[in-house]
Amino acid sequence: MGAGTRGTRGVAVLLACLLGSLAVGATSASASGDPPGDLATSSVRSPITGDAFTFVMTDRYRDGNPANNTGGLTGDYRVTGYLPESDAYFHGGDFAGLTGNCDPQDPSDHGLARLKRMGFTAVWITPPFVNRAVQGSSAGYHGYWFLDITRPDPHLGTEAEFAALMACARKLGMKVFLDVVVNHTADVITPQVGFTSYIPIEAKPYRTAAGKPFDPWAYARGTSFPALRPKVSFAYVPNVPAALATAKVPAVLNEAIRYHNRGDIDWGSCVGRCEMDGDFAGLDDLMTEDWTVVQALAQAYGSWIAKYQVDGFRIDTAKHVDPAFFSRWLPLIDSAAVAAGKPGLPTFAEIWLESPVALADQMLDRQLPSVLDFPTQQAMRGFVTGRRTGGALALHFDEDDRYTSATTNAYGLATFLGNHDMGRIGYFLTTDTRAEGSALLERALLAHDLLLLTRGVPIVMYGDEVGMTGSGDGRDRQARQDMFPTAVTAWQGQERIGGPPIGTGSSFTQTSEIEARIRTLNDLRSRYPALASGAQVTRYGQGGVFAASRLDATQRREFVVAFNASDEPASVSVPTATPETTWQSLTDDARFRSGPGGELALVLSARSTLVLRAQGQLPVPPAPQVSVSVDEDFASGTYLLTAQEPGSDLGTVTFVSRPTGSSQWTVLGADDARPYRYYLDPGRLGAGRRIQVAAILTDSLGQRAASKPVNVTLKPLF
Ligand SMILES: [Ca+2]
Ligand SMILES: [Ca+2]
Ligand SMILES: [Ca+2]
Repeated sequence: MGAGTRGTRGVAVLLACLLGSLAVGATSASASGDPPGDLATSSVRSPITGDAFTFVMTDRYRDGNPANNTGGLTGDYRVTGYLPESDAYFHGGDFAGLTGNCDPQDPSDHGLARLKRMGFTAVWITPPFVNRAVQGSSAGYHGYWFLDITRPDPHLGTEAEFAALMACARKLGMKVFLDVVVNHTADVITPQVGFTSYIPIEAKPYRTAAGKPFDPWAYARGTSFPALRPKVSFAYVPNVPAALATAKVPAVLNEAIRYHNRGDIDWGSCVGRCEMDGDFAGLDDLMTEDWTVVQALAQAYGSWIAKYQVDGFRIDTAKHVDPAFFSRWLPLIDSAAVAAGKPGLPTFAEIWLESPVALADQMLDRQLPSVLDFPTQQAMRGFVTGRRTGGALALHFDEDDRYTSATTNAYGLATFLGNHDMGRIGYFLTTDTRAEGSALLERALLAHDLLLLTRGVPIVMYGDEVGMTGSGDGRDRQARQDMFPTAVTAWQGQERIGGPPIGTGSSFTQTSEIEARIRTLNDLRSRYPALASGAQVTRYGQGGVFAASRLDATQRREFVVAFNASDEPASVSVPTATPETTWQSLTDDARFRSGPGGELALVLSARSTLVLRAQGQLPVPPAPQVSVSVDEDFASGTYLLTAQEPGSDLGTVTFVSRPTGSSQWTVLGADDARPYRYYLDPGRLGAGRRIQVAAILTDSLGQRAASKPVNVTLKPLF
């Protein structure tokens, strides 16, 4: 590093700079060089923060049209893919079943109207595209083996039936998110000779048609790509069976040169590039570096926005795509959305990583607006099963600031308790605990309380509301039960939380306390939006208890949500920002009163939740003051900016930076949850640059103060 570099660990807390209230609309820096207050911004809320999602596997939800169960194919299940007795094949659920009569007043309507009655505002459905019906000893009922992404799979219904589903969703005011796959297609290509184990690039580089070695990543940011030849360019010479030579749509995806052709990911040894270039369990791994592929995938998926007005995408296997892909593909999707009159189309991507440091890094590096929050799933599972303490959950949420950028933060993450790959929360509850009967049910209720009352965009998996668990290892196909009467014997006798095994009955007519609780929680989120999208500040995490404040910033009203996962009652004292007021429970008649310092003594019964609303508003804060310090965060190789601010008010801090010598400040991100922090990645800003950083505090009354700038010379931290 250059001579101007200095360590930042020693940059101590700087003196507070009291500026008082800055006039909104100020456009230039003050004479001292401090940032102008008009740069202050609110903490980001994505277009889906506040929504409550349910995830539906269309094939397993409801059969509205038995005529399409074989997908128009003739033959036995090995051709049609239809075998309702097996958990590996199509079962008959379809768009028509999910649409139902679209009448929320009709309690016998079990389509979208049922999900609406439960309070869900959005549905994520499995990929609806034409899949390879049968592959090996399983069928494409789940949707992740596409052949044609321009049409719906005939097993699920016609274009008209899909349009009817979308029309129903619009009528009910619900959003529909399609699951899209950009990493791979169905497994059509086989190597011409030999094995399919992964061959590293170092052993056999990619070669141009002329035989010259090259790295596709060198072309992954431009629109040109070398000409390739199947026999010359790949680790394996690809072979496309004649019967499927034109099966893929868009047609360009039939060309073998549009794939990596490097063999299967070896899950036992693969770290790094092999995860992106290898075939995911044999599925043809697309050459996503190739601009032709980027465009084809954008055009095909974008057409669903124009044609059907879909509301967003869940993006499958995003970790396995080259790192530059989304910075090229998402702008094309955005353009399609703008053209369709739906600007700002939201997406959330699957990056299966359980460390918040790693997940946040991938999300920001890949320029993804949101990801599925696997670390929170793990933290919530640990807490509600009593295997991890409230302290562990508090430490988990303490990592939330890592997701903050000028356009993203943890409030936009998609949260869930389990899924169709890892298994259901019901399975985890039955395997991780010894709870039975009402104690088990109470843990399931607690899990949904936690999911729906903490930050993020919650997704409830279909069937969890009726206490479905899982057989065998509880994962993958074992977690994809039918809502309609099932022909799978293992599912008929399977344990249900809060009720008897379903037998040959229908899950739609089963009454469930979990379903009733979800309705209550969604109702609370709708009546008190702070519970869905308000700032979340951790207040307590010890033993079996976790508590947080949620803030209604407009009304200056604080809420407290407290969860006791212990099998014993708990008495805890929780700090709040609202002293000497009554706190009313929103679910029963309980009342508590905070003391002069804001401390709130709570009594929680075993395995229960309190949702409290302060009667009084936040007190008027003193004149704002703020300072900023900079430390090196070696866990992530970033600089940690921390704003210090005395008192207990619930405000927002905007972090800003500028190149040293420039007069132009840029917003890095805003944080509305104490402690106020921003993780600055030198790689993203440009290592070796000398910059100034500063913090602007906006208190709960809207008064502003800016800190003195701090000089930092950026260097790579690892
Ligand atoms: Ca059907
Ligand atoms: Ca890939
Ligand atoms: Ca924070």
